[in-house]
Amino acid sequence: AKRIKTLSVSRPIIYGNTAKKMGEIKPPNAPVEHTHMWTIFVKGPNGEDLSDIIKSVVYKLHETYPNPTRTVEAPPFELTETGWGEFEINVKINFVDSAGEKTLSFYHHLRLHKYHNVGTNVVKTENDVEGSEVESIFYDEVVFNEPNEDFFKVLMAK
Ligand code: SLL
Repeated sequence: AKRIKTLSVSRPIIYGNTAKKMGEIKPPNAPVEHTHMWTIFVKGPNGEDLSDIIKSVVYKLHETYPNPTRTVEAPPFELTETGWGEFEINVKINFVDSAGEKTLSFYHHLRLHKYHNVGTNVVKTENDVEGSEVESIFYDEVVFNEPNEDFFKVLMAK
C-alpha cells in the first residue's frame, strides 16, 4: 500500500508576560487600585519578528477591563496594561491570510506575583518588592500540517 507522508513544519515561539509592581510613578490615566504594570507578548525565542507568519494577535482580557478584546496588528505583538489582579488571558494568533491556517487559540495565566514552593505546595510570596520583575514565559512550537505551497516557502525562508 502506498504510504502518504504528511509534511509538517514547526516554528518555535515564546509567549507570556512580564510584570512589575508600580511605585510612585504610575501612568496618569491608571486607576488608583492598579498596582502592577504588565506586558503580554508573542515573539520568536530570540526576539525574532514573527510578522512573516502572524497577521495579528488578539488578547481577550478580564471583563473588568474596558474594551477587553485587544487586537495587535504589528510586531512585536505585545500589549502593555496596568491592573491589580491575575487572570486568564485568551490569546488568539491569526496567521497571515496566504497561509490559509485557522486561528490558534490558547490561554495564558497573567502572572503578577512571585510564588514559591513549600514542600509540594505553591504559595504566593507576600509583599511584592516595588520594581522587581516577575515573568511567566513559555516556549512552544506551532506545527503547520501540510502547509500550502506559498506558506511552505515562507516557512522555509527562515
Ligand atoms: C481576581 N479573578 O479576583 C481575578 C480577577 C481581574 C483583574 C482579576 C483591572 C481591571 C480594571 C484588573 O486588574 N482586573 O481595569 O479595573 O484576582
